[in-house]
Amino acid sequence: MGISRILIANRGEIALRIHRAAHEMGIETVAVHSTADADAMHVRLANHAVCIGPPAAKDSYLNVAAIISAAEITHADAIHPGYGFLSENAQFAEIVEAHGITWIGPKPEHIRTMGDKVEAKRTAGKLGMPLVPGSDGAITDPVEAAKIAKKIGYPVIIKAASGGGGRGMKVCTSPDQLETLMQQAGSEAKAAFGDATVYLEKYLGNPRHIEFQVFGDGNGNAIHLGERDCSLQRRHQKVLEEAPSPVITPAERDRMGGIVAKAMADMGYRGAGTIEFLWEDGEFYFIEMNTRLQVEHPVTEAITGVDLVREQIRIADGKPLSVTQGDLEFKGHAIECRINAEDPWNFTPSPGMITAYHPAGGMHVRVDSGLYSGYKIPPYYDSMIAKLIVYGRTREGCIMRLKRALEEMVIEGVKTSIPLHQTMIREPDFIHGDYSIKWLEEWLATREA
Ligand code: MV4
Repeated sequence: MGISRILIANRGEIALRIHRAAHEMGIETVAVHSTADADAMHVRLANHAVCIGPPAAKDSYLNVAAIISAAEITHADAIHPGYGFLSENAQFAEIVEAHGITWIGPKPEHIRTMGDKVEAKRTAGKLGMPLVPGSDGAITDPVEAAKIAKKIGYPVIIKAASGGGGRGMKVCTSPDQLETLMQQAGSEAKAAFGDATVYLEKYLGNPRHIEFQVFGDGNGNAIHLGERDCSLQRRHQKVLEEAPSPVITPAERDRMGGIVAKAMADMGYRGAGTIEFLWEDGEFYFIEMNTRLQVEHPVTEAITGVDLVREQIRIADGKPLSVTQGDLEFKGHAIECRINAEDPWNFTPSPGMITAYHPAGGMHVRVDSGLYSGYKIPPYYDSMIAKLIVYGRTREGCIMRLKRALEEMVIEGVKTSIPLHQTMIREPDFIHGDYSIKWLEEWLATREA
């Protein structure tokens, strides 16, 4: 018994990543793809391929009926959603399970809880995670809001319960703006997510974004795989991630890791998860939990030696975690550069034909990408076309190797973000690990001036 054929409900490098893990486990794969992705690498490599609709994601990669039909027709016994698209859609997870198909993901109830940021925060607090000071749940009454804001101190931030990824947030610096900004945040949230619920938090001015990778078996056993520093981002799009964070000591990692792993064990969490914190002045503050595999998972794989996709498949198949907390060691340093088909300085998308492709190689260099020479990048989807992941025994060694690997990468025919990475990693602030979530945008602004 067990899983023998996985339908991959995604595209691009992550579809290929899932295919590779499956094949290494002796499991067949089914690629589902839009008409725009017929020539994609993962479609070529998969054992079976089904076209599920036209280019627009809502008609293909988000088309639940088409995906379930493809699974039935090809006798897939499991579905892996990757990241984005349907990966954090609790209803989709329920539909998959109702069809007798194994869902390679967390329990639907946990996806739903964490999708509501107010519920997520309440749950995290009950489970013993440190929270950003703020309203205890949703807030509607401006008088009540003013009391809380006064108590925690200005500036405060108003966030949408259905938001996430930075959408629907308002920073409020003084009491006379509070009511107006609450109304604005509420109506924007209603328009964007169909839910006007907002909550209030102390605004942290210059934090880092540090997230912990967790894994649960769904039966009360859970582990953490350390943290990733994802502070280098522009407009809520991560650009470069590293593990471990340059600012977290082994003792802090063990302490916070212990808290998050116990929380996951106590809730009976199943599968892969990421717990996001803001970190400022040596303190962690929970903000959100992502109930999916993340783009940046390879840096964790590099420093732990654990194949996270293999682990997801094993757990979905009812097997125990393959490692205990005691087995895990965090060794060396890893950096991931997200390579996008876009102008490196003004970020305008640059889809089109790849005329030459030579990925970097050599010791401790990994490239996750579905690119090949002659491939045409379609204009309909995310612009990320490759991830370069480099490992070194030390952070310094990792950066040296990253410079070498970026030099080696050849992607011709489209503009890419490689020059951005090459310039950024030579900045003294980066070299010293001295950056916050604001660093990249401020640096780009000073370069323009
Ligand atoms: C914050 C914050 C400052 N203070 N919350 C943005 C995305 C969402 N996940 C939460 N976000 C933030 N919440 C408080 N109380 C600043 C941000 C934020 C941010 C967080 C992580 C990574 C990049 C960011 C960029 C801008 C703002």
